[in-house]
This record gives sequence, structure tokens and C-alpha cells, in this order.
Amino acid sequence: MGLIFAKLWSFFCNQEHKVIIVGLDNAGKTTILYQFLMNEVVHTSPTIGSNVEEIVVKKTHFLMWDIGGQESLRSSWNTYYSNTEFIILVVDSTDRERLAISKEELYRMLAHEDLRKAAVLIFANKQDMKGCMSAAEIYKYLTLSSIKDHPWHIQSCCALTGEGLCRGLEWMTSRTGLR
Ligand code: G3D
Ligand code: MG
Repeated sequence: MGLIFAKLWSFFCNQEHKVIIVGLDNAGKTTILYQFLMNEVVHTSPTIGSNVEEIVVKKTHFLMWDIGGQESLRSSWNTYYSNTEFIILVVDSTDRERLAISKEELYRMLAHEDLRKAAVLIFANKQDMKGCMSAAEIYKYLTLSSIKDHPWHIQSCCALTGEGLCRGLEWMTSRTGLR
């Protein structure tokens, strides 16, 4: 009896939150997911699929889908949208030319019916690179202040060292309590 109760309890308390990791190719999506998996404060389950991983932060379970960013794959991003609670948009802060494409993809996602309730975490990645754009510049360029219908947060980071990644996860964890 106790065991069944414990199982039910854990089922309801450790609900999984679906996360999709999007961004252009070469932005650093896979490196970020890899850092999450290596991070000591995060517990992980064995790999579920080639691009899906479960990570657990302070009893909050996130099911993370790393979605390919090549142009040919972007049109299929929407097949992953249903039940998504968090979008992690990874931006290569050195890639000034393609920031316009990231912006376009961001607003396309925000307008999508299946992502109506999703919160957006933007990682301004590759902050270790000389001449990269700051999170403030990216914030301005993406006109984040105009986004009123989705919770959003921008975090600068370096996926190679892991710097900034925990702060982003903390924001996500704090949002899960608000639902
Ligand atoms: P993607 O999954 O979004 O396509 P990847 O991107 O995670 O494969 O990363 C693309 C390249 O960027 C990789 O380099 C990776 O090491 C590098 N990269 C990711 N994050 C950072 C970062 O914060 N700083 C720097 N300097 N490089 C980063 P390679 O050379 O392996 O292709
Ligand atoms: Mg990748």
C-alpha cells in the first residue's frame, strides 16, 4: 500500500515538463544539452532517444528535445510543439548575419497555436568569443520587450564552460511553480 502511494505521489509531484531546444544550426544546442547532462546538480535518466533527454533539477523533471536547426529541418519544428511548456532558443551571439533569421523563427513559434502557453528562455550563447553581441544587444534586436503574451527570459551563457546555464535552468524551475 505504502509503495503504491509513494508511486502515485511521485507521479503527481514529479510531473514532466516538456522543453524544446531550438535555434539555428551551430548555435550550440547540443553542447548545452550535453552540459546539462554532465552537470553535477542535475540528475539524468539514461538517454531516451538520440535527441531527447530527461534532466531533473530539484525534483523538477524536464524532458528536453534537441531539435535540428538546419534550414531543411526548421519547417518540421512544429511537429514537436504539442504540450511544450518551455522553448529554449539558443542564439550564437557571434552570428550577426543570421540573428534576423532567429528573430523570424522566434516570432513564428510565438504565433503558433500549440505554443500559446509556452515560456521562452533565450540563451545568448558563445559569450566567450571576442566581439560577440551582448545579451542586451540581442534583447534589443529581438525586441523582447514587445512580447507580452509569453513569459520570457534572456540569459547570456557559454556552453563550452557551462557558465550561465544554471541560471537559465533556475528561471525555468521557478516558472514551473507558477502553473
Ligand atoms: P547545434 O547543436 O546548435 O548545431 P553545437 O550546435 O552544439 O553542435 O555547437 C556548434 C559548434 O559551436 C561546436 O563547435 C561547439 O563546440 C561550438 N560552441 C557551442 N557553444 C559554444 C560556446 O559557448 N563558445 C564557443 N566558443 N563555442 C561554442 P565545433 O567546432 O565542434 O563544430
Ligand atoms: Mg546539434
